[in-house]
Amino acid sequence: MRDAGKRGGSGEIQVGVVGTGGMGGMHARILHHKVAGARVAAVSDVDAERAGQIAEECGSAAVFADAEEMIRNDAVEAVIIASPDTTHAELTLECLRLGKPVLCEKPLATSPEEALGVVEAEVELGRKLVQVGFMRRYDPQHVDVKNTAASGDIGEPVLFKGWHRNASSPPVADSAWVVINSAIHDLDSARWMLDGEVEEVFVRGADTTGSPAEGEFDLQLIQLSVSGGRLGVIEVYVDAGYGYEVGVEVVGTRGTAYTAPPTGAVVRLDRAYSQVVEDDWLQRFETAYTIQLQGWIEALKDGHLNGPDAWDGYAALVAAEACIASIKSGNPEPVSQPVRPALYSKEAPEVVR
Ligand code: ISE
Repeated sequence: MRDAGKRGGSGEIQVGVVGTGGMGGMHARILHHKVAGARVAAVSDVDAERAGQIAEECGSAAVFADAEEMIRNDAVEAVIIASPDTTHAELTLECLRLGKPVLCEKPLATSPEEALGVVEAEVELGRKLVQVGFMRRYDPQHVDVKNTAASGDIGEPVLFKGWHRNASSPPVADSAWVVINSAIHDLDSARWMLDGEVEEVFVRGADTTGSPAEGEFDLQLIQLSVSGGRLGVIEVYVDAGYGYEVGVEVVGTRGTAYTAPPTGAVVRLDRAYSQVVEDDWLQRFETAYTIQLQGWIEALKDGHLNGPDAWDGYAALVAAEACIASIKSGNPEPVSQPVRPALYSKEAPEVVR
C-alpha cells in the first residue's frame, strides 16, 4: 500500500474510491480529470492490477486491497463506494461509524432491512453523511423534465412513464436482480418526478432469452400507484440487444414533458436518418456522473448535502421488494408506507459537518 498522503492540507477533499471496475474507475477518472476541489487519495480493489492502473491514472493514488482498511485510513476524508451491490450497506455503515461522508452507488443495500440499518445509524448519528448514486437526478434532460413538472406548466403531474433498456444482462440476472440493480433507478425516478411515495406495485414479466436464468423475467412491466392518486408505468428490459436507452415522461393534466434520448446528432446519410444509441450507462450518463460528483464535492465543502439520501435509497428498496413479491404472487402488492424520520424531512437542514 502506498501512503495516502497528508489529510486535507491542500484544501482539496481527499477521496477514497472503493471498487475500480467500470463504475468505480469512471468515478475516479472523473474526480481526477474533471472535478475541482477534490483529489483521488486512495483506491481499493481485490484486483490489484486494475486498482494499480486506475491509481496511476489518477495522480498516483494509494492502493489498498481491503476496502475497510482504506476507509479507516486517516488520509481518506470522504468515500465513494462502487464495489458489488452486496457490499454497499456494510461499507456505508463503516463510513458512518467513522463520521466520513459517503457517496454510495445504488442500490444502497440489497434489501430494505439492510438499508433501514443504514438509515437508523445515520439517525443515531444525527447528521446526514450518506448520498446515494441515483445519477438520473443529475442528467440535464431528466432535470428539465422534473423542473417542468414542478413548475405547474403542464398542469398537475398525474402519470410517470419510464423506459429502461440494457443491451445485455450478466449471468446473475434473475428477476430480483433486474428489480434491485436496474429498475431501482426507475422507482427512484418515479418518486422524484412525482414528488411522492409508491403505494402499490403490480409487475408482469417475460423471459425473452430463456437463458442464462430460465423462467426469470428479463423484461418487466411495473405498474405503480403513487401517493395523491397518481400512476406510474415502467418498462425495464435488460436484454434489449440494440444498445442502452433510458427515458422518462411525466404526463400532466395540461401537457407532458419527456426526455428525448439518444443524445447524439441525427445523421442523414445514404437515404437514411440515423442516430447512435449508447452502449451503456457509463456513456449515456457521463455528464450526469460528472455533475453529480462536482455537486457532491461542493456540498461537502459547504457542509450541506442536497442529493438523494439514505432515505431515498431505503424507500426505493421498499418499493423494489414489493415488485419482487408481485412477480412471485402474480398480484398487485402494497408498499408499506414508511414514516420518514425528521432527519430526512424536506425542511431539515442537510448538515454533514
Ligand atoms: C446498472 O448497474 C446501472 O446502474 C445503470 O444505471 C442501469 O441503467 C443498469 O440497468 C444497471 O444494470
